[in-house]
Amino acid sequence: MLKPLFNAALLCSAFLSASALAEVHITDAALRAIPPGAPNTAAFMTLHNDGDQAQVLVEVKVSQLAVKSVELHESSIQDGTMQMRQLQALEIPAKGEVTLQPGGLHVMLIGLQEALSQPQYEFTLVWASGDQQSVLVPVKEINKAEHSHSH
Ligand SMILES: [Cu+2]
Repeated sequence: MLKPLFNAALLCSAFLSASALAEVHITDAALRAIPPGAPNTAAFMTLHNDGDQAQVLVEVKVSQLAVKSVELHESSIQDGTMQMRQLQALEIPAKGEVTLQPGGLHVMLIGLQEALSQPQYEFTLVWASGDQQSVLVPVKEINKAEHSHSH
């Protein structure tokens, strides 16, 4: 007797989370190609919030890649040198968009333990609401000298 109820509950939660996730869509995702053995790289994308409520990104995960940590970073120029600081959260305003790009906001992959051998990797965006969203991020050549990866 319990089984049909259980299935109905599962379907219902799947529907709810699908409708919440549809509010942010991602374009221009790219993971910076790096030479074999390079320890760090960065991912970029534009996050569009189509909803009426701000969405707060709290974590980014990469499951298919051996990497020590994945952090949200912001680059800025201070005293003439590029500095990076870690962000604990990134808010996407309602009906707004935030662009992660070389020299600015980025997802930093620190301590890679393998080469980028796949053409793309699946990233998981974790929102403050608890929703998780998968994004396929293709590996691309990105040549912007101003983005330094020294910490
Ligand atoms: Cu960084």
